[in-house]
Amino acid sequence: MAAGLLVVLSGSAAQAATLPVGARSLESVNHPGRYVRHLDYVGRLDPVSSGSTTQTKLDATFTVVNGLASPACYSFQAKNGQFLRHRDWRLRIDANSGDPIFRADATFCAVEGSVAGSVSLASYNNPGRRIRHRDFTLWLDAYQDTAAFRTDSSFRIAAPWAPKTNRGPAIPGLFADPHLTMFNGRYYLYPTTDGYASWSGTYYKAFSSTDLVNWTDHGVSLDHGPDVSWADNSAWAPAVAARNGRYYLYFSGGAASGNTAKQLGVAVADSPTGPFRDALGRPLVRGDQFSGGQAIDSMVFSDDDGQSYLYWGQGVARAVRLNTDMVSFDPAQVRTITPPGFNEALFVFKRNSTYYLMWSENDTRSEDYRVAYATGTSPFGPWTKRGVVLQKRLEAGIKGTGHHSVVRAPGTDTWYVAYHRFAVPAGNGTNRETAIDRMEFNSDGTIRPIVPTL
Ligand code: FUB
Repeated sequence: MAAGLLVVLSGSAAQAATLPVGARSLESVNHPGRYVRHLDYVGRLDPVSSGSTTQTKLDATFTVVNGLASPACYSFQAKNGQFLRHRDWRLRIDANSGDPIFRADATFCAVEGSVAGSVSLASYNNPGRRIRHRDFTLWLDAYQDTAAFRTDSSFRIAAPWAPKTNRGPAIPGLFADPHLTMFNGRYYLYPTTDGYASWSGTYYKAFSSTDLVNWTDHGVSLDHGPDVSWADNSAWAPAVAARNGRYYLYFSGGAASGNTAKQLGVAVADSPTGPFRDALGRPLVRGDQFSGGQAIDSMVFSDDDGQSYLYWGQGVARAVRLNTDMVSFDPAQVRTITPPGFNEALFVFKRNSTYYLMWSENDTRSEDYRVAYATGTSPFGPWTKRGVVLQKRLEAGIKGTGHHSVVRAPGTDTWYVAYHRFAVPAGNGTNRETAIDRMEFNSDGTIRPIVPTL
């Protein structure tokens, strides 16, 4: 992880600045009362006040999120789901195509602005240029070391003009496949970093919370680039388990060349937030090791007797006892446990002596991506399918609800489910966001239909 960003500009050094994520408005430093907004998809600096129309306020509100091209920088998502980006040196908003050029064009690195508390936004892929207003339109101009340029390119991060209309995702930005768990009385969330064409992301972040509402971003916990020799891309579906004071992150990875089949790895750390290091220097499950299905979407369930089990697979579901080192197993003992309707994203937990096997059905690009489950009497089953328990809610604009995880609030029978959905609005199967809702049981132990909420 980059500890900080130092943008060196012709003749002047700019200090990296940290932005609060979440909904914000950006006010001009030298034209107070004027804010960054989009009009007909083009960036402008326009007056906004309490008397402005709702549309103007919406157009002047952005959600500050994890940079689409780099976690050290930021992207700005408009209320319609599109992102602020530069094109032909103009600022405008566009839908995220997920390709590297778009992601870079839509990523800005914050440096200190001209007055205390203000920021200036340097382009990620043209670091010598900054967002600047000129004739009240927004441009990406080459930095000039003048007082006029510095103030034209400085903005105060203000309260959002558009009121919040729903809870929004659990964490701002594009994150999928959330693994929600608890260590030492604190909730931890490990998602896939989303927003990449073909899900080609390369790093994982860790988040933590005491209340499932306010989350701390602990930054990058594992990055395939520098940290994993055998995987370059497809940083998917992290799952973390603890044993003897150490934390094990199970993950999927693909190689840019050579063996292109996805493989599973395991990394280890002394803290739940990392940094994690590749425990083996090779895959835990090779892409060609078992015939049928893809080696992705691992998760670990630890039973009351301390025995841990590894589950994984797409197309074919597999399970095996993990050795006590948490980084090896006996390949001869691997069982196939594919339930009817299974596609991917296995999750296992236990409640009142009943084992619950859960999984996702259909393709993550489909609005019908959904969660189903079975119950059983052991970590290997036998399993009885109970049906679909979480699915789209079109009347609320919620689609593609799947790849979930489950956690119990300590000392209670209160359960929560974290899952991803198409980002609301304007998301799709590669622009997904993480949500958390309650999961409740009937008296016979079956799971009540989960109502996904905004
Ligand atoms: O996020 C990449 C892939 O999409 C995951 O591995 C699957 O479970 C699906 O959510």
